[in-house]
Amino acid sequence: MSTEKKTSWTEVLKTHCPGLEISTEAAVLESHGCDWTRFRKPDPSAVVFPRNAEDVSNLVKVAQERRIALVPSGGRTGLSGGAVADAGEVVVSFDRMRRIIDFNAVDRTLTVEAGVVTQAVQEYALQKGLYYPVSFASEGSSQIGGNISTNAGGIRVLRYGLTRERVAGLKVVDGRGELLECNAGLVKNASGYDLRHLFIGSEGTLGLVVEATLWLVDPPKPSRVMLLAVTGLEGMMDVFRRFNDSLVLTAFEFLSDSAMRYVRQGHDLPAPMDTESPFYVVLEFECAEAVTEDLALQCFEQCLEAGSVDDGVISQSEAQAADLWRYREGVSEAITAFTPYKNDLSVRVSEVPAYLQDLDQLVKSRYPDFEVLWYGHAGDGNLHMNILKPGAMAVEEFEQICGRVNPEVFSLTRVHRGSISAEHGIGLLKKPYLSYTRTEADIARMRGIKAVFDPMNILNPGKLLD
Ligand code: 2HG
Ligand code: ZN
Repeated sequence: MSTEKKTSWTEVLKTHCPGLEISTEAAVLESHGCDWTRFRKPDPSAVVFPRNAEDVSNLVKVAQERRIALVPSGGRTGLSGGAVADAGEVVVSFDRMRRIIDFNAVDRTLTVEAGVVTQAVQEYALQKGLYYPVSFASEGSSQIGGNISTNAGGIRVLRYGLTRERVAGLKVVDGRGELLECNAGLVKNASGYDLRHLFIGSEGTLGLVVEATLWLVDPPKPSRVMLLAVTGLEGMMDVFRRFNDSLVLTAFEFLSDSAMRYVRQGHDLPAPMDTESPFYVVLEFECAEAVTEDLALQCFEQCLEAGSVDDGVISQSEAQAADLWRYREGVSEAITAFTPYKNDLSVRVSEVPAYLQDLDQLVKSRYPDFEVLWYGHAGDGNLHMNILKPGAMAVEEFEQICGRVNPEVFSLTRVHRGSISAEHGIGLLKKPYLSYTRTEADIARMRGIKAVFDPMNILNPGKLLD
């Protein structure tokens, strides 16, 4: 976008949104103009910092009138380019909207502004003797508004579900600048379309979340973590079935041997056990009594006998549990320096071994020179495939090569009736491939919905849909 147009958008906002904090400082444009994806260069016109819902509503009204493109920005931990502003857009940061508004002990709800960091919600819930169970590696910087806009998942979906299940109510400013209040914390509400669920996971293309009421749950029971060396993919799912049938699993995660190598290198971690295996599982189960631990050890013995596992360790304290989690939770960060190309795929849980087997074959033949790591949430069917960039290769060339293989990866995903994005969203990077998971009719209806909420196409334009 031309410098004149950028300047004119900034001037319009300065004139028509008095009191709105606006920054055009190079460092702020750079930091707030992108998320964790490294495949686009940030180039926003300005970054604005509304302080409340009214500021957001005024801003959107002006933007609608003047056709100013807005990109909502939370903790910017996204991995699909959903919060990238690379075309002169104005970034709307929620960094100044971090108030905890209300806690209701009877309803067990917490109402917060969109910019509250996920971990702050978790900590507040614990202080009140309750629990906010959505948890993932970037929870220390991601914001609730962003979690809702991407329907964030993470490691405990198996037990507690996705962010969607936690949202009791939402206040959203749509693309017309109107503040919509969706569901107001009601458990039952059979009064027509539940707009709340349209906004959840819409990646900021229908409205800007300004406030959310979240359902909290009982505090978690004491738990144990096991790290197991599994003999293969069938073995991994055999372990899942046995443990899931006998215990209350709160997480069932996996990583490949190469992911294990990188996480150990990156975080200087010791070998978790003597045995080396093609895959490792990190599982967590509720364990309030000693007899539950015995049950887990019995499951482990059965898996050994069945040839599904070779070795394993079990935590005996919270500190040990946290240490075991690092092998799984630390992978993404450990490989950041290798500019990984990420595919975030999902199939039904029962389909994981067959799908992963087919994918692994495809990837080995199509990426003979690249290192490919696997890890993810095997217990809910979500696989993270990370292709590492060879050191000497330019980022553009690397992205092009991965882009050429994507159609084959996604065709295979379609054959296994899966999705091209499990939890990271479509954003910019996966937009060209949406039709591998959604039908033409689906996409046409999505466009229709977009036109209703955002008739001027000013909210995160070019993300998810063209
Ligand atoms: C995880 O599960 C995150 O660790 C990041 O969703 C996944 O790095 C990735 O591809
Ligand atoms: Zn994940």
